[in-house]
Amino acid sequence: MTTFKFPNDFIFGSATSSYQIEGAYKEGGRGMSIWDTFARTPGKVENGDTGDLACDSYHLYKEDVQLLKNMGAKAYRFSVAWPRIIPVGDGAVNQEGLDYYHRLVDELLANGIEPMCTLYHWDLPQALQDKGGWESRETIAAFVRYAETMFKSFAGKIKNWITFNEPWCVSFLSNEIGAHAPGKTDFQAALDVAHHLLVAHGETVKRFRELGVDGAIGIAPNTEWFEPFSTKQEDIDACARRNAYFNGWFFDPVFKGHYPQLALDWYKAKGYEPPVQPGDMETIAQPIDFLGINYYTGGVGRNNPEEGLLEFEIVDAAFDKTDFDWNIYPQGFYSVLTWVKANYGDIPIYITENGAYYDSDEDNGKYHDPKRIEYLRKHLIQLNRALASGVNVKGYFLWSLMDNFEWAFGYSKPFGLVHVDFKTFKRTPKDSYYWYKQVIAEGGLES
Ligand code: PNW
Repeated sequence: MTTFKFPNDFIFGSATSSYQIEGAYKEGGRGMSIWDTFARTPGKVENGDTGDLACDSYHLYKEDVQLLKNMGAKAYRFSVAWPRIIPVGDGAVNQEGLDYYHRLVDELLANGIEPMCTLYHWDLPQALQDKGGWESRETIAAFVRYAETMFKSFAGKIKNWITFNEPWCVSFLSNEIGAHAPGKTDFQAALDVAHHLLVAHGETVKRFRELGVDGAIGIAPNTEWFEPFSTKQEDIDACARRNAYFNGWFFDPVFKGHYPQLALDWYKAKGYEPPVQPGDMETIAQPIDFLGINYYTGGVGRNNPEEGLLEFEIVDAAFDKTDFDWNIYPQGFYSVLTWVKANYGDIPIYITENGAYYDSDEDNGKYHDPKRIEYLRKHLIQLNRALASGVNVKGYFLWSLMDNFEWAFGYSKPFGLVHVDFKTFKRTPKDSYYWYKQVIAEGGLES
């Protein structure tokens, strides 16, 4: 038996996002978002599910906070729906929207839970999409104004801010692959979106400093880790391309003020280029206070000239998989974290998401999910290795506190520690909830 201890001041928490849990889509003056539109587009979301009601956290947030408290969470990562704050994106501010998040934040603080606020977890106001969305540079100014509204309204209450959740998903998954809103399949559009989002991030950090906000600000990219299938140079090169496309494309601009040359050259040769204007890269590289890392999966990959623009192919090397069909690849979590330290230095890191979808077995009102526990255990051990290697990880936000609207999969594939009945909204902690509670109480785990 080995014991894996975490530092005494390590912050264990959990995470959710607005569209996935709030529901109340027509209440409190909320405007429509691109996810309302996308979910209503036939064939985009499994079973035609929408976030109209979701977990009804708009009304039941006090129950959510009690679940966090009883679990021993020290912090909660949630996101704000931009269309609740500025319903048409760049028009009037909606006080009722601000009021909802004040109720939530006050409730968290009253229960000793530190709020970590994500400004953008994908619910862009539809009115802005109608004017081009993130493909348009105009959206940058609208975002900064929304962010500023939040900074001013929550001064002194919210100390930790994240500009964007998973820029790769916002750009490539949503505009190249088309699996998420707005559902385009255009590589150049994905590059445009990625660039405007990065500039919006940098402009927001600048504004945060100018306003002298008392707190810290960062960004939360999603990461994946692919190792070469073989020691052949072509496989090594293919994995380097994949890493530059998925991880480096966002990390290099934020930390080094340039896109990865490898990917730039590759895209240019195929006729694609990010729409960089003078000064943009300096703006993007504003120093941040912490880095959020989301990690779920990885594996092995190799060169294949037939495989799309990247000529990279994921090899099914028969790793165990979650019910989401994602490889369970905990060693990649360690690799990502040590890669960040080696390439970008000792910036404080929060793991802003890690978790898994598994079905749970219901038995007399109890929900058993042993595989989720195994997944989490394996990843926390790799995280512990990273800490032992001197990676400056300050906290871990498990995805997700409760079952919720899992984007293109609707309600069919929930990630929660807490089961939600989507008819009655009854919340029931699963075995994994009690397991995590024990990890938090003991400040570590055993293998
Ligand atoms: C992340 N992919 O989404 C999000 O931040 C969460 O909102 C989501 O619920 C969670 O992970 C689980 O999926 C992703 O296709 C969705 O690579 C899809 C991908 C990656 C992340």
